[in-house]
Amino acid sequence: MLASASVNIAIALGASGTGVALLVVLRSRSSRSHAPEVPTVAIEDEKTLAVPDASVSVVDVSEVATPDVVVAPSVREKAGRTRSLFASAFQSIRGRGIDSATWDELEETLLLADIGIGLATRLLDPLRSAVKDGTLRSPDEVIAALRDGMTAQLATSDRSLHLDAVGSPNVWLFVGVNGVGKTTTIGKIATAQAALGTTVLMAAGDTFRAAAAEQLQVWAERSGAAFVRGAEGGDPASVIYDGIQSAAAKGIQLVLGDTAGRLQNKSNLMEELKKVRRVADKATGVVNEVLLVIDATTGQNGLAQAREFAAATDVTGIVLTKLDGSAKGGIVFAIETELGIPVKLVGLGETAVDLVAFDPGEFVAALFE
Ligand SMILES: Nc1nc2c(ncn2[C@@H]2O[C@H](COP(=O)(O)OP(=O)(O)OP(=O)(O)O)[C@@H](O)[C@H]2O)c(=O)[nH]1
Ligand SMILES: [Mg+2]
Repeated sequence: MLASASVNIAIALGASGTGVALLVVLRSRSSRSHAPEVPTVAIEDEKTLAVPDASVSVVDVSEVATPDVVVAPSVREKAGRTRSLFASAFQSIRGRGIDSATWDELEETLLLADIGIGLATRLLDPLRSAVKDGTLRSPDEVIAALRDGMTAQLATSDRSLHLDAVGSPNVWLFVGVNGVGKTTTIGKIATAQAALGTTVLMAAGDTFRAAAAEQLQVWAERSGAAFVRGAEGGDPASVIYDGIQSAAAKGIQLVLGDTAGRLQNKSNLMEELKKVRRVADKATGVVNEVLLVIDATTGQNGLAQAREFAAATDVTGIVLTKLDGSAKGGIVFAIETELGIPVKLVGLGETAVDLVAFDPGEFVAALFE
C-alpha cells in the first residue's frame, strides 16, 4: 500500500501563496540505475488519498505504475528556442557595436519572441534615447538595460495559487481552447499536490468527446486522485458541481475541474464556461482559481484567446504550456502587460513533473545568459 512506498523529492511547484515548493514524486517500483540519488520520505496518511464512494472512481495507487524518479526541469534548460533567439541577436550586436542596425535587430528579436509591437517599442525607445544622450555606451550596457526593462515588466504580479488549508473544497477550474494542455496540466498539478499531501479530486467537465474523460482518468489513476465524470455530451456544469459536492462530502481539499476546449461553435463555449462558473459557485466549495491554459507555440494568438476567455470567465492566472517547444516565450510579457493577468505556471514537457512555478527572474535571466 501507499504507506510502504518510498517517495523521492524533486524540485517542483507548490501552492499556498508561495508559488514554489517541493514536489514529491512516487518512485517507480522497478527503480532504475540511472535514477538520481535523492532523499526519501514516507507519506503518512494514506486514508486521506483513498476515498471510496459510489459516484467517485477511486484509484488504489499501489496498483498504478508510477513515474520514475525525475527532477523537474528548469526554464533555462527547456526554453532553448526562445533563449537561442535572444542569444544570437546579442552575439551579433556585441560583435558589431551599436549602430542603426542594432535597433532593427533588437526589435525583430522581440517581435519574433512574440513580445508584441507595443511593448517592444516601449522597451526600446528609452534605450535608443539613452544611447543618443550618452547614458548607455556599449552593447553590453544596452543589453543590460533591456534586461532591466523586461524584468520590470514582470515585477508586480501575485503568482501564488490559492489553496486554503481549511474549510470547503478549493476549486481550480481550467479553461482554454482545444489542445493547449488543460488535461495534461491538471494531471501534473494533481501529481504535485498529492505528493505534497493535498487530497485531490478531478472532475471531467469536458463532456464534448468521450476520450477526454478517459484521458483525465488516466491522470487520476497515476496521481491517486479521486475522479468524477458524467455522460458523454452531458452537462459540463453538473459534472463540476457533482465533483465539488463529492469532494465536500469526503473532505477532499482540492477539486481540479477540466473543461472542453471546443463545442459545436465558439460562442457556445464561452456561454458554457460562464454557466460552469455560476454553477460551481453554488456548490459547497470555493472557486479560488480559474486558470487559463495557453499554448506558448501559438504566440500572439494566445493573447487573442486570453482576451476572449478573460471576458467570459474571471481568469485568475495563466498556465503557459509548451514553452519547451516554442521560440515565442515573449508572450509572457505580452499577456501580463496587455491583460494584467499573471502567468503562474509554465509547462515544459509532457510528463508529470514538467510543470514549474513561473519565476520571472529566472525566466529573464535565462533569456539573457
Ligand atoms: N511539449 C509539451 N507538450 C505538452 C505540454 N502540455 C501539454 N502537452 C501536450 O499537448 C497535447 C494536448 O494536451 P491536452 O492536455 O490533451 O490538451 P487539452 O487542452 O486538454 O485539449 P482538449 O481536451 O482537446 O481541449 C498532448 O499531447 C500533451 O502531451 C507542455 O508543456 N509541453
Ligand atoms: Mg482536455
